[in-house]
Formats: sequence, structure tokens, C-alpha cells
Amino acid sequence: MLDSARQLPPGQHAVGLERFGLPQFARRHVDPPARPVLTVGGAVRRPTQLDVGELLARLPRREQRSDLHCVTTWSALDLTWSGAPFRDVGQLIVGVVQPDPRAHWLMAAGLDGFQSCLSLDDVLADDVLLADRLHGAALSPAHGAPLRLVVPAQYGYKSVKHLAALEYRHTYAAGSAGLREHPRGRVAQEERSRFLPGFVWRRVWALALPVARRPYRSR
Ligand SMILES: Nc1nc2c(c(=O)[nH]1)N[C@H]1C(S)=C(S)[C@@H](COP(=O)(O)O)O[C@H]1N2
Ligand SMILES: [Mo]
Repeated sequence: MLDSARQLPPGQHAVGLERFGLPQFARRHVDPPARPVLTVGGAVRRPTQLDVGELLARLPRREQRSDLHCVTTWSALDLTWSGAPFRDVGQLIVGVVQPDPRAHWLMAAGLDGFQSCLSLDDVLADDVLLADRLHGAALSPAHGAPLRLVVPAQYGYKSVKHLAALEYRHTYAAGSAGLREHPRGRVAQEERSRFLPGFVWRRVWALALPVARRPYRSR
């Protein structure tokens, strides 16, 4: 079992895991499809659609304990995910779609329309998981059913829930969080946003967090 749980990074405080995201996604509840598929396209030779069940069955399964750090300063610690190491997923996908070797970015999209762009280096790191289980049970719709990216070293906005599509890109493009996000979003470097240093955002987010939580707590 891979264990990336560590001390709290700068500017974070520990909380229990709750459903969260950008305010405009709070009301977009996803009904997981009976037969989920993952669409892979963009700067590739052969765009394809993979059956998620078949994909996971072909790859090694790993259980991993890691933390989720939201840019708004909360962290949920010691989450036990299970799924396929994304590095293995990436290898399988590359063989099928044949991406342009100059495409160094991957746009990930969820069934709710949420998007986030990751550097290929970051998404192919050792501790990135394509998870379908959390704490020994199938992933719930609240936390990303049927499938989510778990990217522990990046802020939560890179850990796309309800993952349905991957698009290889030559350049970074802002995802759903727009100017509020950082192309890399590394937690250790406090890359909360591409504008203004992390310690400034830390204070802004700490003040804004109660408001940001509101749409997720009222149904
Ligand atoms: N599809 C989708 N994925 C998403 C989001 C979202 O709104 N939709 N929000 C992101 C943000 S900002 C965070 S902090 C985490 C929250 O994960 P949780 O709901 O499991 O706590 O999901 C990330 N992935
Ligand atoms: Mo977040």
C-alpha cells in the first residue's frame, strides 16, 4: 500500500471529507452511468473510447492512503483510495491513441462538466491513482463516482471527479477554476493560483471558505 500521508502543508487545516467543489457545480449531481466509458482524444492519432470496467480489469490494482488538499485551505487526511496507478493507465492509453510526443498537457473532464488541465509530468507521478473505490467501498456520487483522479501532490481542483474524458494538449488551458487555478498547482510550493503568491490566497480563501461551503451544505 502506497502511503503519501504526511504533515499538513503550508496554510492548510485538517477537516473531515465532505463533498466540495466550485459553487457552479454544487447542484450538478451526477448519476453514474451503468457502463462508464473514458473518452481519450485531443492531440492524438487515434481518438478512442475505453470501457472503464475493462480498463481497470486489465491493470494492476493498488490501495493507497493519501491526503486531499483543497486550495481553500482545508485538507482531508488519510483517505484510503483504491484503483489503477495512473502511470499504468497512461502507458496503456499511449499505446492505443498514440499522442503527439509534443503534447505535454492533459485536460481531464468530469461528467458534471468540470475540467482541469494537468502537466503530463505531474499526472504520471508515482502517487497518482485512477480511483473507483474509497475506504473499501465503491466511490459514491458525492466523491466522484464512477471514477476520479487522485492527485495528492496537487491542489484538489486537479483531482477531477466523475472522470469521463482526457484530452492531450500542446499547451496549458485554464480549466473550470479559470484564473483562480495554477497550471501546476503543487501543494508543497503553495501554487494556489497563477496570480499572486500562495500566502496571499491562503488568507483570502480562509475568509471565503464559509461562503464557498454554503452551496454544498444546503441542498
Ligand atoms: N467533477 C468535479 N471534480 C472536482 C470538483 C468538481 O466540482 N467537479 N471540485 C474539485 C475540488 S475544488 C475539490 S477540493 C475536490 C473535492 O473533492 P470531494 O468532493 O471529494 O471533497 O474535487 C475536485 N474535483
Ligand atoms: Mo478545492
